[in-house]
Amino acid sequence: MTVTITAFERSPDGGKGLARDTRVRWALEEAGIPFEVRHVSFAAMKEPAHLALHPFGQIPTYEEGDLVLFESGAIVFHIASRHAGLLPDDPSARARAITWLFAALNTVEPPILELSTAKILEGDKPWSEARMPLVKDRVRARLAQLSAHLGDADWLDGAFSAGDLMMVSVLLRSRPSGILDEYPNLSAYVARGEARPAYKRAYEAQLRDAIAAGSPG
Ligand SMILES: N[C@@H](CCC(=O)N[C@@H](CS)C(=O)NCC(=O)O)C(=O)O
Repeated sequence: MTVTITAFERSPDGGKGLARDTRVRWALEEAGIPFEVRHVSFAAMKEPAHLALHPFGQIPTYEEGDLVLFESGAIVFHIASRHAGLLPDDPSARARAITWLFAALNTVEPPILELSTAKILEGDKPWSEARMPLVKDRVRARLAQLSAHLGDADWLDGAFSAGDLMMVSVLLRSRPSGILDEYPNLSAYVARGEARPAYKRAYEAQLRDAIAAGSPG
């Protein structure tokens, strides 16, 4: 059955792989599932046809026959649940990997997202400069905790899992701020994720799309 996902027609990051379709592409590549990508403009995302797939008018979405999903976490979980390689077979290890998937999205991504919002959408506000150290320290607080947990392990809980895929994807969004580099073990962890052949395929495909669309780089 053909799998189709949606991605930005012109990614605002110019192909740096930070848009959330990249994590879905990565999961599909890890699972060895062929897929097609439908590119949508910002305007089209708010039109009824796309809103029928995604009630919040965003990307990514996932279509597989009659099944339509949105939310990158739900999509990655769906892929990981049905294909070997992204979740352990042992029930307890599986539950822990899923916990890390949720932790990436619910605990680590919010302060990182807040920093992007503060810079991109609020950077011109008179109070922005005064608030920035506070927002950055919230990111540091989370990364310090994650760094302490990871220690010198390769992955968060044994073998690479969907939890690592999501955590690496989320941490990548903190790299432009320079904060990720303050935690050498997290930088190395992200580099291990980026070195996976499936990640490279996903990254290169979204970059090719961005270049073809003439996205701002
Ligand atoms: N929680 C959602 C967030 C989706 C999201 O914010 N998508 C962004 C791209 S990475 C988007 O579509 N932004 C355009 C918009 O919100 O209008 C997920 O993980 O899928």
